[in-house]
Amino acid sequence: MSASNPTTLAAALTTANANPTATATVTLASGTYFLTTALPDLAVNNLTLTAPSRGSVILDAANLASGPIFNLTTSQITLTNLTLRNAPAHAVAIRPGADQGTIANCVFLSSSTAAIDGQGCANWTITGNTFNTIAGTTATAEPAVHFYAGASGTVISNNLFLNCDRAIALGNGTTSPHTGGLIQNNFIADNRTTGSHPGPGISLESASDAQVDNNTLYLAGPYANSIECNFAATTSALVRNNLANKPIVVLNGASASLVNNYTTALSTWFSDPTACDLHLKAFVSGVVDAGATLSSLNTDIDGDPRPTGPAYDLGADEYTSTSSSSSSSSSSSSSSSSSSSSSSGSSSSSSSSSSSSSSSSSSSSSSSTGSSSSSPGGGGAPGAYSMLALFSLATVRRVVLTRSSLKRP
Ligand SMILES: [Ca+2]
Repeated sequence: MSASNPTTLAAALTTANANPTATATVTLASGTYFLTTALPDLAVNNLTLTAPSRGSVILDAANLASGPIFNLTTSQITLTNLTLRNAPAHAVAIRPGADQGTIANCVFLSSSTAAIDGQGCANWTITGNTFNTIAGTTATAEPAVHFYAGASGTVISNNLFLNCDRAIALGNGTTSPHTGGLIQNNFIADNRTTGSHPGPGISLESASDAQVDNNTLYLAGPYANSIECNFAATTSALVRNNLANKPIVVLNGASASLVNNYTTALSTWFSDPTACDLHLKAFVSGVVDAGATLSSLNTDIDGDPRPTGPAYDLGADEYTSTSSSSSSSSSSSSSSSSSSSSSSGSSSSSSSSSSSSSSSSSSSSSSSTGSSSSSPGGGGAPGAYSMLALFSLATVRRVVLTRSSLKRP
């Protein structure tokens, strides 16, 4: 099936929903779809919505009174190549029992609550997407990608998050858990230093058995931490090989193993944080080839093999030198001096309790019983932000990143 405007898109979804035994693909023709009324639910298994290419189809919900752009109530739904912007609530809402779907190569632009909100759903894959300015105007926005309320097995990989208040959370507060899950190979950059309400880039809240591996986070704002493992129901978390400029912390009785993370990165190391390009510009001692080997993670954010070189790098990218030897050598000399002042490098993993330390970069594991968190990462009803002011079209930053733009020449 095909669609070329909001009316024919709604008709195609109605047709798909009426044929539950069919495997339906709806291909949207290139263009901008200005939505004024809610679309039908995506309510049939094995439905795919796609566009000819990434960036060719924009669904704009600035004039939608409420609700998500897509409300998903069934399993094995796939969304690819779509740009969803100005959602008044979630761009995509995934309801309990809607399992095993995929959202890939989409762009989510400008909303003040979670772009993808998954509750009570299992085994979703969120990969290769860009999330741009998922941010509140008067309060911290819900994480751009948020799975909770009994959700499980979520894989969030190879995405770009630019200027989002919070990028990713599994679980919500103390009473809305997530089980399992894998957060890996993501670039998370927040360049805003004023007028924003940032929280942690990645938050585990009552999330059991989650893995947070090989992400790169550069957060310019005032919030203290890059990654938080929070609340006592966060258990057995593995946080490994991440590269960040802010601490990774274990709070409020959570337990996590922090392995080979580096949390004192400098903005000057990265190619272009303002465009969410967090590739290393040059070799950095203590970062390149400084990671633990993770047998289940064999590629980086570019699809390059992991490891490249003798060992795993920290962060989402495996560094490959493509610049001239002169620039490379000058950069590496400066980077080695900066890394010597940090405490990166050890690789043992241990488990302990009662420390409230925020491990800088060496491996450690801790569980704290510290004071209750007042951070944006701590609790809060996901819907609380949904009625905040909409972004006007004039404020939309139409920065549509493509995968290719991030590849080094
Ligand atoms: Ca390497």
